[in-house]
Amino acid sequence: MGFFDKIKSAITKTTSALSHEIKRIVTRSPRLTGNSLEELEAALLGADLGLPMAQQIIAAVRAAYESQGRSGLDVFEIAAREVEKSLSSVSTALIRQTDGPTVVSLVGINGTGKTTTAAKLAHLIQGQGGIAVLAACDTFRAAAIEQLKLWGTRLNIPVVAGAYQADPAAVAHDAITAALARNATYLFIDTAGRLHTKHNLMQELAKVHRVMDRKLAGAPHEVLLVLDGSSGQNAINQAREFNKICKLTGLVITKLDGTSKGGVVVAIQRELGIPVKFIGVGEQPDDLQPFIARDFANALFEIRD
Ligand SMILES: Nc1nc2c(ncn2[C@@H]2O[C@H](COP(=O)(O)OP(=O)(O)O)[C@@H](O)[C@H]2O)c(=O)[nH]1
Ligand SMILES: [Mg+2]
Repeated sequence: MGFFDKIKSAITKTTSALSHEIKRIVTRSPRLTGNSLEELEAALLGADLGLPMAQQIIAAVRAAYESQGRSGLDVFEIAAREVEKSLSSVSTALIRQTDGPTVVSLVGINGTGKTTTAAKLAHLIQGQGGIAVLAACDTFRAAAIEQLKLWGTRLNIPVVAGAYQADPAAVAHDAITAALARNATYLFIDTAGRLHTKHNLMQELAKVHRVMDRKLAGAPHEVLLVLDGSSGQNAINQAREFNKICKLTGLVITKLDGTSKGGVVVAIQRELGIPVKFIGVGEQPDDLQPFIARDFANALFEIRD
């Protein structure tokens, strides 16, 4: 399956609800009255695209209707192009250091998919011929260390782990040493989940990052905030708070396979101006997709290029 088909099948819950609504509204009313445009807006909001994006789409649909009339008006196409336009201004490639390992820190609240995403990313890099190392810096929970070690065994990727309740900064420090020794291209740091509202925990994260930078200048080179795609508006608050503490370089939106609100990807990127770099579409190692704006926009509105 190519990227487009995979993402399309992963976000079916969102697209089928959305398309069904759009079709219903568009086929029922021969003229696009104010009423049907309002319904259209509600459908877009229902998919969590956010008010500014929904309004932009409605304005484009209205403008097209006024200039060309009802015949041949393709609401799906207009919406997809507006979404693509609003998404494609930022680079979504994973940062790559040319000298030494690229250190990627995965941050976020509990349960969003940090550990799984770290493993998936390491697997992706390894599949591309790179050398990946994983670091278990979530030392708050013994189970978290075990979880990453299991992934390491399953995917054949070395995992640097400290003891339960060890200082996460010390584990990160050791992991950089190990990554350098192994000539790794990427080191993925799995950090403990923390609520963005807990000041102490957020300061601890800042410290972990400072220690990395002292060990390897510029590290972490990439800080990815992992967000649960079904958490809606709250995801935006999380991103704002995390961005204050550690400059986020990208977002990973997970669990898009389980929600009908996949449009949140658009709302989040639009609101924050931080690129969505990957989307999580399942629990298996391959269920992580690099984010491609055009494909996502087309999949969202069930358009085939
Ligand atoms: N369906 C689905 N489940 C996911 C995805 N990413 C993570 N999960 C699941 O979400 C749960 C929490 O993931 P975990 O990586 O432990 O989250 P963490 O607390 O942020 O480290 C696990 O059961 C994962 O299998 C995804 O993209 N789709
Ligand atoms: Mg975890």
